[in-house]
Amino acid sequence: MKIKVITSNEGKMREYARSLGALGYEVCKGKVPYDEIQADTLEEVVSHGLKVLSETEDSFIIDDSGLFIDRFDGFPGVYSAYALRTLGNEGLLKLMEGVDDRRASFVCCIGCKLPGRDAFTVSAACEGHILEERRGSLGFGFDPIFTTDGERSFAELDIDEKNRISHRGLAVAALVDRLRSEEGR
Ligand code: ITT
Repeated sequence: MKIKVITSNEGKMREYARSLGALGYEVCKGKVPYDEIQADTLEEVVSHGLKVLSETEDSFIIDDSGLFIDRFDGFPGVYSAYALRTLGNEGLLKLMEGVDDRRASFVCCIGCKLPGRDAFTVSAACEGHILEERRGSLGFGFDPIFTTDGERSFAELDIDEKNRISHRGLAVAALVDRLRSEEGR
């Protein structure tokens, strides 16, 4: 089956190509510009995207993700893209200076629309914490400052290692479970 991933983010695209590709899906990139709404949850953003894009596309997935820092009640969360653009990783590390509670989670919500089927969303989270300094040069976005094991940042993991434990990797597993269970019906 062919899956079109509509995203402007090359890092996400590489991860989808790898995880879905390994499961036998043919992955291609779609770049249909659409206005993402600002909402309180990733699910709301994705549901709106599904609605808007379904008007012109009949088969695609979209992904809205965010980094939720416990000490800041989930900020940047749904504002993650803006926070990365304005503060960057260095700015976030500065905000975290002297903060002992460094717990954070990455969350990924995938919206999926396939021909002749109702659109749906699946979400997954990955718990970890914010490092004291940037580490690694792989990955993208907040990867250099996020760790799950307290040792290596996501930017020190190769794509397969990251996909095995990450919010996106887990959300893809949930997506594929759902697709397969629907196919078996
Ligand atoms: P889309 O076109 O798919 O919306 P985007 O880059 O705007 O791409 P999001 O709004 O979903 O994506 O992501 C919010 C921010 O969180 C953005 O700056 C990403 O780079 C970052 N981010 C998302 N997933 C990440 C991951 O797995 N590792 C590191 N940073 C991530």
